[in-house]
Amino acid sequence: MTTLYCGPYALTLDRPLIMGVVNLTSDSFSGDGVGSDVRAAIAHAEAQRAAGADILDLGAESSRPGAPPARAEEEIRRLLPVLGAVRDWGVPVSVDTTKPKVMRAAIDAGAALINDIAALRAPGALEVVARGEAGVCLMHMQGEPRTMQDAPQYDDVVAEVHAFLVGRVLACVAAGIAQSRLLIDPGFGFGKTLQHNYALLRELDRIAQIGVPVLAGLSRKSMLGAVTGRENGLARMPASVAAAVLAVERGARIVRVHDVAATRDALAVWNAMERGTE
Ligand code: HH2
Repeated sequence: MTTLYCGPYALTLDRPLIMGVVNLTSDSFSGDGVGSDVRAAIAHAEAQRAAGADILDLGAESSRPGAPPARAEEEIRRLLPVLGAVRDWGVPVSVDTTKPKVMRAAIDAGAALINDIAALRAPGALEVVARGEAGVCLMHMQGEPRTMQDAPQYDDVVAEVHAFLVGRVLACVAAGIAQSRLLIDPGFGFGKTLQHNYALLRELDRIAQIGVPVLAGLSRKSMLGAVTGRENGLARMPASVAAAVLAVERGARIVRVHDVAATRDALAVWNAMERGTE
């Protein structure tokens, strides 16, 4: 049995868990950002929870290709009121950020998990997370959001993502972050072509063999639009649900999704097949 330790929580990962996205941005690629409307953000978080999210992921900086970086103060200003409202709902709250200053403010305000698309590579990030008890998701990204889709290049995408993630796990452990606090994520859509993304999905089990639980974020992404012809984020929901099930089938333990209720139903079928109905 695998357990993820994050803040006061010990999450059992013997069934796949759902991380529900709550975007506090106005320029999210998926089209569900609520901007700086705190009440709308809390209502969205409540809906994600009611639909069955096991973790809530709050993000105040868009990482869509070409997005400009947000200032740390602006991210903190957007995050704290929502974090304060949801932190005691009995569900771990994750904060999606790359900035050590935001990480520290989020952990102090009760975030159980830091979800970092830059895998704690910013100077000082390892130290901030090592000091507390929060869990951390280490994601692979080639380049940075502003330019990452310009010309992604790999000799062997799966081997390179694998090596990067192993390196970041070792860096965390060396900095004093226990391996039981870590998640790894191949970073679908982050500095990858369509072929790279599908190679990673096909061979996700190789990433899972690293021995650290895998989180997969495929929800509404352009790799799904490209093969279905669906341009609009919401219209990619059926493809997103299929992708979540395929990722779980290939070893993902947590899926990061916008459409929690539909994903939950699909994973209930997967669970029944895998584990029986008793
Ligand atoms: N994808 C996005 C953001 N954060 N974190 C992890 N660990 N894995 C992902 O695949 C991932 C992520 C992009 O999705 P979204 O938050 O909907 O869009 P935006 O960054 O434009 O707000």
